[in-house]
Amino acid sequence: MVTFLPSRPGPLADVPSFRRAIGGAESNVACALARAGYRTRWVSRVGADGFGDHLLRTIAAHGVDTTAVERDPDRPTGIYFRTDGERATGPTAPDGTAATDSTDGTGSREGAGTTDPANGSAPTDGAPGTHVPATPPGRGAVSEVVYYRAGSAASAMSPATVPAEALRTGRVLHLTGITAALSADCLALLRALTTDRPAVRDGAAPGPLVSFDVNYRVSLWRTAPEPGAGVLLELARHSDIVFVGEDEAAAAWGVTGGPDAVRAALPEPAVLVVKQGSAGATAYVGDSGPVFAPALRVDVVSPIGAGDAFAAGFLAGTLRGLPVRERLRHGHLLAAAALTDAGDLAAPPAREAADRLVALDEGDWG
Ligand code: KDG
Repeated sequence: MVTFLPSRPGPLADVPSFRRAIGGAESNVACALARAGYRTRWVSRVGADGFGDHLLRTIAAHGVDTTAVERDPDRPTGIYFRTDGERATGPTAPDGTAATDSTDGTGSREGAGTTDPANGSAPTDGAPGTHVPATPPGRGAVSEVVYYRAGSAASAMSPATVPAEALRTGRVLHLTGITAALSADCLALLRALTTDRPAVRDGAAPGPLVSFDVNYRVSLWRTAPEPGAGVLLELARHSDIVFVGEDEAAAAWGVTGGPDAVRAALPEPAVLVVKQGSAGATAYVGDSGPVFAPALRVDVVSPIGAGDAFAAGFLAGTLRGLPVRERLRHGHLLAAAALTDAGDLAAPPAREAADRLVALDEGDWG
């Protein structure tokens, strides 16, 4: 998605100008991994419009292979605006095409007491990192998004969108629950890649590890083909590596009681990572017990994109075969970089620097 960052905090009606940038959960992960030195490909659809050109150019400039991305002559590229003020002023979409949500939360909103799943506000996704808001909540911590994506090119993705060859050659296939909420065809795509994938159905060759970030976006599920809670649980159950925020698990599935309770509700994935906002994250691998790694403490500029950065760091550690605790720490490092950047994406530390930081004693983190 193309994203627009406000020149100053406040409701959209009062923000005089915006800076164009790029976002989108899956492409964020692809860009972060590419910048960390991994070969990545982003599969999606964008419009045959200027925003589509911009997205493809920018994502390719991060080192991501975009050759499988389809251009749609009839549907526009999805966009979203960052804001910190829409929830206070109510829905902003006069034509019903936009919906607000808080995304990629790091717990900063939750910690500040501004997130209330019970009254229909969006939960954060518990992305780890630190959650010391640089500004008081709602007064500059730009952590909500307003989508203009109904009928977008990406919403017309379907099982035909992903080239079969991509499913044979990759080592990790990263998906998120956001895509599943976009349309019935998008949901069919996600099911084809998880629930119905051959390895699950008939024990055929396993193909890439399927990584799934729940990324519960309440506003998108309001218009989705099926209720989000059940779909997200189903897709997570049929994935190999799952990322979920503690707050998401509570909001979507009513699971409270900490990471162990989330694992009890989701025993199937070989790897489950439960993100605990400012505290850190807990991973479960196979039958082995929980491994916890605390988050770094940083001054949060924007939480959006931090969950994606965390996933990229964890997946990079997975591709390198690192111990679980180091995978978590690589996730935290990348999340910290994203948290301190206004956009979705931040430059990750060089691999050698990251390795040195990950090797520090626990007391030196923070
Ligand atoms: O994780 C960040 C994303 O949420 C943001 O880039 C927008 O993809 C997006 C979405 O649909 O929320």
